[in-house]
Amino acid sequence: MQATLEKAGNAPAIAFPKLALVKDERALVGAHMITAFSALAIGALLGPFQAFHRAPGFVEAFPDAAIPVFSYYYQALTAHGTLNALFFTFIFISGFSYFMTGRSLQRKLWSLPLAWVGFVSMLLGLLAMLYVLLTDPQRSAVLYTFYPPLIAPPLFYIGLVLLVLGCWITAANVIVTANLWRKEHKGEALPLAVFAAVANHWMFIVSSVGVAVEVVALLLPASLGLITRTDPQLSRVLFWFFGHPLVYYWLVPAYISIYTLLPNQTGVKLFSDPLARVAFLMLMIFALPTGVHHLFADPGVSEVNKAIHTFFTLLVAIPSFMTAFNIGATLEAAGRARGGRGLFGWMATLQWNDPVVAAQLIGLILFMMGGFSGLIQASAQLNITVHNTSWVPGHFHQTVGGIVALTYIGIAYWLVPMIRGRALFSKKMALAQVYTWGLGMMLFGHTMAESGLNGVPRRSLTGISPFLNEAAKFWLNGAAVAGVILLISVILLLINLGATLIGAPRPVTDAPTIDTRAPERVPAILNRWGVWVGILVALTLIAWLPVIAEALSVTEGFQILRWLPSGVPVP
Ligand code: HAS
Ligand code: CU
Repeated sequence: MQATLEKAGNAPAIAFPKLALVKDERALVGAHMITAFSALAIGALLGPFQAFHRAPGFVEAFPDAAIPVFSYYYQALTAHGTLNALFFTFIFISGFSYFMTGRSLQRKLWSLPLAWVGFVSMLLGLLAMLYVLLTDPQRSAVLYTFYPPLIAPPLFYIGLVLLVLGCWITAANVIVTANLWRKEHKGEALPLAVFAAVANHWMFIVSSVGVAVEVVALLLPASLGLITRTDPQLSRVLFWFFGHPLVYYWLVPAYISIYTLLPNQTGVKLFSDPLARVAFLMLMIFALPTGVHHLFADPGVSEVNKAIHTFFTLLVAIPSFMTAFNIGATLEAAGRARGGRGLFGWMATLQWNDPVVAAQLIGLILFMMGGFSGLIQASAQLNITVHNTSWVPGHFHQTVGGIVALTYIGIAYWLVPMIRGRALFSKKMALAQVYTWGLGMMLFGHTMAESGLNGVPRRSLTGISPFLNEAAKFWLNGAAVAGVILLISVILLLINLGATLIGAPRPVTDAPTIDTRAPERVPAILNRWGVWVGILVALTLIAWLPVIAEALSVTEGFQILRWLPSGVPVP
C-alpha cells in the first residue's frame, strides 16, 4: 500500500471527462432539490428550539419566552423528525439518483413522465403532511416513528404513503434505466454511482414493504375508524423491518458522493472500485436482518432473534469500515499529490477551504463518532443502559444529521448552481455554514450522549424537570449551545441557497465533473443482480419471519390483520 501511495503522490492530477447534463432532466432534478430543501427549511429551523427547551439554563434565563412554547414540544418534534428525516431525505435521494443516473450513463431515463408522477406524489405527500401538522397539531404529534397506540389523523398516513409511492417510482425508474443501459452496453460494468444507486433502491423496495403493511393494514384503518383496536408490538416489528435499512437508504447517496465525486473533486482516482462495489452490495444484503437492534428492550422478541440480528448488525458495519480504508487511502493519495508529507501532513493539504469538499470531509469525521456510538448501542447489554435516553439522538445527529445531511448539503452547493445556471451566491458563507454545521453536530452529539449517560430520557421536556442531576443539567445546557451554533448554520444555508435561486444571474464557472468510467475489469459475480437480490430476500425472510411470527403469537396479531377487534384499544 505504501508503494501505491508513494506513486500516487507523484502522479499528475487525473483528467476526468466532462459530461453533458441530460437536458430534459434539469427541471426534474431542480424540482426535487427545491422541494427537499423547503422541507428541510421548516424541519431544521425547529430543531434548535427543542434543544433550548430541554436545557434548564434556558428555561431559567427566559421563563417568559420558554413556557408558552412548551405545550408544542411534541408537535414541533414530530414536524422536525418527519420533515427532516423522511421528506427532506427521500425527496433529495430521488432527485440525486435521477441526476447521477442520467449523467453517469449519458442516457435518458426509462420514463421521464413517470418520474414526474413520482415527484408529484411526493410533493402532495409533503403538502398533506404540512397541512395536518398545522391544522391538527395535537393529534398528529405521533413523532417520526408513529408508534401506536398513538393514532394520527388519516392525512398523516396518506402523506407518508404518497411519499413512499414516489420513492418506489424512483426506484423502478433507476433500476429499469440501468438495465436498459446494460443491454445497450453488453459486457460493460455499470458506473459505480449507478451500481450503488441500484443496490440502494432494491434495498428500499424490499424494506419498505414492512412499513407499507404497517401503515396500510394497521394504522390507516385505525385512523379512519375502520378498526377500533391496534397492535403496538406488531407495528413496532413492521416499522423496524423498514427502519434500520432506512438508515442505509440515507447513507448510500452520501457514500455515492464520497466514492465517485470526492476523488474527482480532490483530483485522484478512487483507491479501489471493486472494493467499493463489494461494500455497496454488503450494505444492500445485510441492511435488513438487523432491525431488531431497535427492539432490544422489547419483551415481545426472543433472545435468540435478538442475537441473530446483533450478528447481522455487526456484519453490516463492515462495509463502513471498508469505506474508512478505501476513502482514507484515496484521500491520502489526494493529500500527498497536493504536497502533503509525513504521517498526518497529507490531511492538512486537502481542500478544507472548498465548501463542497469540506462538507464531505467533515461528514466523514462526524461519522467516525456516530458510527462508533452505533456499534456501542448494538450490543444488547450496553443498549439497555442507553436505550430511550438522549444518547440515541446523540448517535443519529452525527449520522443522519452528520455525514448524511452535510454531504447532501455539499452536493447541493454544486448541483443547485449548476442546474440553476447561476454561481453559488457566496462561497464564504457556504464555508462558514459547513464548519458551523460540523461543530454544532459534533457538540450536539457529544452533549446529548453525555446527558443520556447521566439518565436524561430522549423525547422529553427536560428543561422543566425537577429530577436532573448537576451533570445532566450541564450537558443539556451544552446541547442548547450546540443548538445556537446549528441555528446560525441553518440560517446561512437557507440564505445562500435562496439567494442562489433568486439572486442576480451570474454564470457558473466551475461545474464539477463526474468520473463515470468503470474499471477495466469488474469481477463478473458483482454484476449478477439476480443473485444479490435473491440473497437479500432470502436473508430478510430468514431473519424476520420468526420475529413476525413471535409478534403475532404474543399479541393476537393475526386477528388484527383480519381487522377483528383485538389488541389494544385506539385512544
Ligand atoms: Fe444507528 C439507532 C446501530 C449506523 C441512524 N440509528 C439509530 C437511530 C437512527 C440511526 C436515526 O444497534 C434512531 C432510531 C430511533 O428514532 O429510535 N447504527 C448502528 C450501527 C451502525 C449505525 C451499528 N445509524 C447508522 C447510520 C445512520 C443511523 C449510518 C443514519 C444515516 N443505531 C444502531 C442501534 C440503534 C440505532 C443499535 C438503536 C438504539 C436504541 O436503543 O434505540 C453502523 O452501521 C455504523 C458503522 C460505521 C462505522 C464508522 C466508519 C467510519 C467512516 C469514516 C472514515 C473517515 C475517513 C476520514 C476516511 C464503523 C466511514 C479520514 C480523514 C480526514 C482527513 C477527514
Ligand atoms: Cu438501526
